[in-house]
Amino acid sequence: MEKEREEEEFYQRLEQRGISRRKFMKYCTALTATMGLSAAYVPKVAEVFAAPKQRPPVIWLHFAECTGCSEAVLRTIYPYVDEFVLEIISLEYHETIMAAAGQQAEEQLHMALKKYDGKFICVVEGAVATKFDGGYGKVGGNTFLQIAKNVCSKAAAVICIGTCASFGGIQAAKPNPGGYKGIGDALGMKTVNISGCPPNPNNFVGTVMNYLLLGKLPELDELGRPLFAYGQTVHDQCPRRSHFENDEFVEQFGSKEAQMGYCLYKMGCRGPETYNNCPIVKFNDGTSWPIEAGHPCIGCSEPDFWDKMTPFYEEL
Ligand code: FSX
Ligand code: SF4
Ligand code: F3S
Repeated sequence: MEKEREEEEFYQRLEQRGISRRKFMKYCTALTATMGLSAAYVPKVAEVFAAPKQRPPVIWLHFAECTGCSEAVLRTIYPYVDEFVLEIISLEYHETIMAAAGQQAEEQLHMALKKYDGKFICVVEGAVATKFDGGYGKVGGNTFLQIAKNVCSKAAAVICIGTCASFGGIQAAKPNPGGYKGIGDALGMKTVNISGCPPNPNNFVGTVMNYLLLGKLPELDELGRPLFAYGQTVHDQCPRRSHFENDEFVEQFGSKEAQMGYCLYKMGCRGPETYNNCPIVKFNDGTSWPIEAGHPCIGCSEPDFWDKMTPFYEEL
């Protein structure tokens, strides 16, 4: 009874925000498909949103980055940020959206660490400097490296959001005087890497949903990326591929007339070397993605893409 009431209240809150039950179910269906689960899981995914059994505490750290990753997640159309962030997980610390600042924020972090030692999920955004004792990046007098070591070692799991936290990103591009690295590399630990600059918010939501629904983190590739999202190249799923007329592609992307034009390989597209699900999941509530908008893929979910994939507009 309690659960039914909770669900009813959840749907009422959605209605108040102009999201019908039908729209919400559509989102759950898309998320379930993104996670590689069968349609039978759709009601269960909806239930986790509507009446979560547990709300894992999350400490969200920011190091060297542009905050585009937070922006990408906060711009997730469904569920609204307050529905997702404040109801599905318990966000204990997030510098960009928390009200506290300065000393007060520091205290909040220490309190959360003490209270949830070994039990929280640490989400990391941004790379850390490793040279000169980590002197190239500090918050509140401590280096990124010290903070990362302290917080990540106490977490139940570490999820790196974005290419910077996953692999170093632009901070680690040559000549990299500060010795910037991704978290796994800098700390010598295993992390779940939701790469992309920015990453697709659904790949992050799908990873957290996997944890809440199945009680474990998703299966990963050798670079720590969830296979459900990074198991295939952009090129393998791209509607601009010359063989897009094959039945499977027509079914997935519509008729030939609905296709988007020519392959961008000669303009430097890195789709064949890049693992990500952008063509299927797209961005901004499924509106578009780089190649659909006419821009070649620059390989933003791959390690060292600023060094290895440049110059961007030349064929490799
Ligand atoms: Fe990096 Fe994220 Fe690119 Fe920016 O925080 S992956 S620079 S989108 O913001 O870390
Ligand atoms: Fe592959 Fe890029 Fe051409 Fe798409 S546009 S088919 S990803 S090379
Ligand atoms: Fe990035 Fe290429 Fe997708 S640039 S957003 S991986 S299409």
